[in-house]
Amino acid sequence: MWKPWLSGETVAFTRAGHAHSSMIDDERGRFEVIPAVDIQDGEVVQLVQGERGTEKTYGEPVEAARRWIDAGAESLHLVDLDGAFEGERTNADAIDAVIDAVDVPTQLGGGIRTVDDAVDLLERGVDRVILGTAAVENPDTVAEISEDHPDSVVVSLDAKDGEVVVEGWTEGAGISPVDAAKRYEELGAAAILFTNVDVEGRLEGVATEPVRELVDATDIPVIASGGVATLEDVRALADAGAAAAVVGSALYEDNFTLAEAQAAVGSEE
Ligand code: AMZ
Repeated sequence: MWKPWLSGETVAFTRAGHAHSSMIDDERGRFEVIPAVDIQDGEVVQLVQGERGTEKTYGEPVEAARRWIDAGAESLHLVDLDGAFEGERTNADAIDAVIDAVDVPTQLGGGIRTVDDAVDLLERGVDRVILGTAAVENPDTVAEISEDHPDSVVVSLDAKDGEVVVEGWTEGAGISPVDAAKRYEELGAAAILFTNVDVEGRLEGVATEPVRELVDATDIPVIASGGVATLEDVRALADAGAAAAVVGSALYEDNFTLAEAQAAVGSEE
């Protein structure tokens, strides 16, 4: 079953594990390594620090999705990048094709700005919707969606220089992820996605302290993203208490395989 990190067992371990800053151990809920399929203009891309114009392209989305599933992905992280920048779902066709083609659970973000859009996607088979801008601008959206679809909203608290950023990471929201996290937990968020924009896409390593602080600030799972270059980085995010890591460039650039990453955190099948 998917959602290893959403089970009560996992959450309990996340807290306990953090308390004695544990290394991987068998009692821990499985840490998930989630490949990213970020889509811009119908193609898979990876951006550097989320900036348009920095993209490196990695082909066709359905092919990329299949490649990660064949490599052992238990779920996929899908982002409509144009959607995040433009505020509406721009790559809907490409994303629908991925959702139709894959049989693993998916989480999808980028341009989901209304309750109707979110509910429509959940009813069409997306397992979790990721809300960034809408969650910041109208936090009740999270509660409204969660009421009928519990455990299905991931709130994206991506941060630049410690400040949450929205609208494709082009605008500061004037809050820190740590200050915001508890509120979204109370509104019914299933998890917090935390992308550290300062290191995202640079393949130069992760910053664990902001992850640790966020894990301390909330009882729901934290999915960490940004900067993973090595297996050591994946391990460091697990040790910081994250429940899962989204990995993009490092997988596309073959820095390591998905199986190696899963083995590094003891989450291989
Ligand atoms: O790379 C970017 N500039 C970027 C990006 N990857 N901007 C936003 N996002 C992602 C967030 C989240 O998953 O990590 O888009 C989603 C949020 O979109 P929205 O439309 O809800 O703010």
